Amino acid sequence: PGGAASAAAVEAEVVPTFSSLDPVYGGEGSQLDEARLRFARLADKFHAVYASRPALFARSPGRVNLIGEHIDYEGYSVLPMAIRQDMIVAIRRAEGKEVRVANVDDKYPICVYPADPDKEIDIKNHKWGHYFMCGYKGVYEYCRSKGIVMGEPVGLDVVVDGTVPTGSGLSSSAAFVCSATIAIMGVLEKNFPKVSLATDLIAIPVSHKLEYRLLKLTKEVAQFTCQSERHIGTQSGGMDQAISIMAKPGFAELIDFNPIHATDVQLPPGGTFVIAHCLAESKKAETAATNYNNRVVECRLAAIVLAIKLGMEAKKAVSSVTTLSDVEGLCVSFAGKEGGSDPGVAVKKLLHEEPYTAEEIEKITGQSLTSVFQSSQTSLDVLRAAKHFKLFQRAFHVYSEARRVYAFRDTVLSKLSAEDMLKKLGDLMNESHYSCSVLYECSCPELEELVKVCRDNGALGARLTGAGWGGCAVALVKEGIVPQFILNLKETYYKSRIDRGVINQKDLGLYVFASKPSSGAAIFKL
Ligand code: NG1
Ligand code: MG
Repeated sequence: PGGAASAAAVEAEVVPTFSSLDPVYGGEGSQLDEARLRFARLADKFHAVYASRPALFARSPGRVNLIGEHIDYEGYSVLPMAIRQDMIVAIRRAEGKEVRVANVDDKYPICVYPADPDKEIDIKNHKWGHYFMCGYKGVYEYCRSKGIVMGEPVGLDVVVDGTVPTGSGLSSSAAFVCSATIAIMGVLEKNFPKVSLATDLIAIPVSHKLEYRLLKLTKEVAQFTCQSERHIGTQSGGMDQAISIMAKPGFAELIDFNPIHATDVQLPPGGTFVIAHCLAESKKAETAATNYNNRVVECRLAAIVLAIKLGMEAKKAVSSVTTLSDVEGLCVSFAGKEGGSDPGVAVKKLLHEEPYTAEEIEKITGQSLTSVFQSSQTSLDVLRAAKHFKLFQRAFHVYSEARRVYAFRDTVLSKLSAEDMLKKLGDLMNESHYSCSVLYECSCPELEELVKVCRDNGALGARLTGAGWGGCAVALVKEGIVPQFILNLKETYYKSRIDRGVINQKDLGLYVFASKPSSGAAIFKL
């Protein structure tokens, strides 16, 4: 009853105005219209499902990683930028003891969970709503660790609207976990003591004129959302959550870890990043044991073996070495004796290219691999699935990719002409792709074809982005040729796939687009 009329009334009451959306979605008029339409549709759906209005909205963007792949979990800096595609969450406290998560897209059926932050997420039985519960558990864990009195866990009514394509390497997962997190923090607001509320946690007004409030860019939220997402079973690094929370419009960010820190990187004029989906989906959460977590385990083993070969006692190596960055110092002093400072020298001298068997590594460590990883069920799953371990290749990728990130940043800061600068950045992207593809083996035939098509059509550089094994490539293209470049991609890469029914012509814009660095997480209070 009421139908369209009451829905319109809800909309008028709750949907953020253009002026409040502008700092986040602003720039071009049509983008603002589109954003407002999304909020209106979300408010409508919220009303349809819960017969009430949300208390607030939160949004957090996806990202494209420009360079620095598969090194965040090894402690190395990366260089992503936020994209305009995001996840918007509409939320209110519920009366019951359930967390209900609905989606504007009926393809995603409503997920209902008990309002219990201590309940483990059922990762063997993957559901889209699980990412929301990562955020839910994470907020409670964080708050408890800060000594904030949480009281009885609250039930929540939630509807979400996402525009980051899933399984695309653009981090739809982090956009979801981060938007869920700040939405939950927003509705729990009164549970936070004044001090933390005012100083680090919650939305601050950006300008007195604006009625929306932006989340204060806190390193802490960036830090703990990374832990939160691990509840889904991937041993992720912190890149995606950090950029989704901390991004600033107009800048890529150099993200450092331990502690988390973001440095603005102004990209050179004259170049545009074009993102293109290879149309193979990267199902990272579902196949974690055979790819993503497998690489995390291989890197740890490479680090332990290197440490031992460099003179560390085996027991100490196993107990104290977790990432390749932990042993970089040892590798560099080893290289120093050879006349250089490249940790790759140690990798070349001390590890062999032939894949290692479990037995061989156990001889070096003096203990079984299951005991090395006994505290991590996801790692034990990896050990069970793995045939062998490519320690040389993974370590060499990580150390060389870490250096390319700084080379990229240094190039941007250099005095090179715009032309030379773009060319150098493109070269670094190409080198990164080669290393991902050949040494880290996280590409796939579709990505290889797409990267080649990009280069053949004038990209200065092109590489897979995100975890890989499907998903997107990012290409650096001279601004002047972007429209033609995208047209050529449509002709050479997408047309045959449309003909074969892989995607619809009308959805093409979702799969290939140019992107400017967009803004980070925000709360829209009503
Ligand atoms: P994607 O696949 O975009 O979610 C993943 C990791 C990152 C990083 C990249 C590879 C998660 C949440 N994210 O990104 O931390 O390791 O792969 O560079 O697992
Ligand atoms: Mg992800």
